[in-house]
Amino acid sequence: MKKLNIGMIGCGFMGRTHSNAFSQVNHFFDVPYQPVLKTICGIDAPLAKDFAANWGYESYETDWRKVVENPDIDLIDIVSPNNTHAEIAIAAARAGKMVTCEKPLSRNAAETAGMVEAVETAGVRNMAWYIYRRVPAVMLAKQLIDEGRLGRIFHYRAKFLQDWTISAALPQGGDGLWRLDAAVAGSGVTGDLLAHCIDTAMWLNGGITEVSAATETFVKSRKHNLTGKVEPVTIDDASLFLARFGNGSLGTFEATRYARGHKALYTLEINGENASIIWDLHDLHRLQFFDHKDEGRLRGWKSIHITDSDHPYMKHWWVPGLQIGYEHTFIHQAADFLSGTATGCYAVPTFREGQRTDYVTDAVLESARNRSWVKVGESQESK
Ligand code: SOE
Repeated sequence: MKKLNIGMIGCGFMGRTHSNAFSQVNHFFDVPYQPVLKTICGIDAPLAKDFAANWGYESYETDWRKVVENPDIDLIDIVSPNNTHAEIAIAAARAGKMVTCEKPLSRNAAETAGMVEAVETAGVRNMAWYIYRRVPAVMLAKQLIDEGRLGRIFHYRAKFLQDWTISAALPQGGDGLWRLDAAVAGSGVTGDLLAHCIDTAMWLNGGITEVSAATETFVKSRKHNLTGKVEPVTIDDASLFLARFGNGSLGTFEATRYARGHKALYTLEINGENASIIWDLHDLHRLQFFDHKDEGRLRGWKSIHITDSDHPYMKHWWVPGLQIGYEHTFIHQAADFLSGTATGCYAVPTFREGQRTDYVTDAVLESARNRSWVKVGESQESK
């Protein structure tokens, strides 16, 4: 089996999920490559050193350029804060490395354009980690839609609810809290949470053409960890939008970090002419399915336990009836990437496909600012 040497840039929460995926994938999936955790990179040397020891990286670095320049590295995986993605990805592509990047690809579509151009010019494999596509229940939803079982789709409804920033005492900026600083993150929940909902939605239901949005920043100023001063909060704390899809269906989307009691509740519902689907991240191994074609007396919502070997990805795991969780979605995405690498097929979403989500998030932010409908792709940030 060929070895694939990984240089991972970033050693926070996402560094752990990706390192786990690359460590586990060969145990469960028959892929033609063996990922080798070669170098982990983090700006805090003791942290990077501990991370390397804990996950079995052969070495650690504090300067990402050294990792990108290392001829032994085949793949650069980017899990650092959003404002660093573009520069690293472009340098990695120019160095001829494969590049994978945590979502969102960058702070806006214009910034992502440089990444798309770099990987396509260099002809290197690339992929954005939008992992909720790889939940077996969501993959089954995709199969059911593609088989035409839902018929014409009328409605798409998605929510991603959290509550971890409600306290006004929570500072912004720096380790773990850069998601509250728009200069680093690009936006608040629009890029962090709605991006997931949008990626899944367009994968399941096709492109979004137009949006009308409202955003709110509930806590207007917070202490900034990097300056020590109280500074204005520049991110959106909550973001809601109406969408028109190219197939004529209507969408409603909501993301917030102010839904007390909800930690990471991602739900989606799709209503078609013949059938409907509901999925819920807190019950991720189930798909709710209503089929109007069922015999009238027995018609009703089915709760399908997605743990059988004929369900997507599940034959690689335990025995029927035993469920899997969040971390497995990363393992699935790593498996798809490694298989694609061998067959010459790019695993999706590629950077170009990931940029479509940035076009929508740009349009959402612009619509909220202007209080008007915005056509996707025509927002100023996207240019
Ligand atoms: C934010 O809390 C976060 O970790 C996102 O950044 C992830 O993308 C999402 O999957 C879970 O929530």
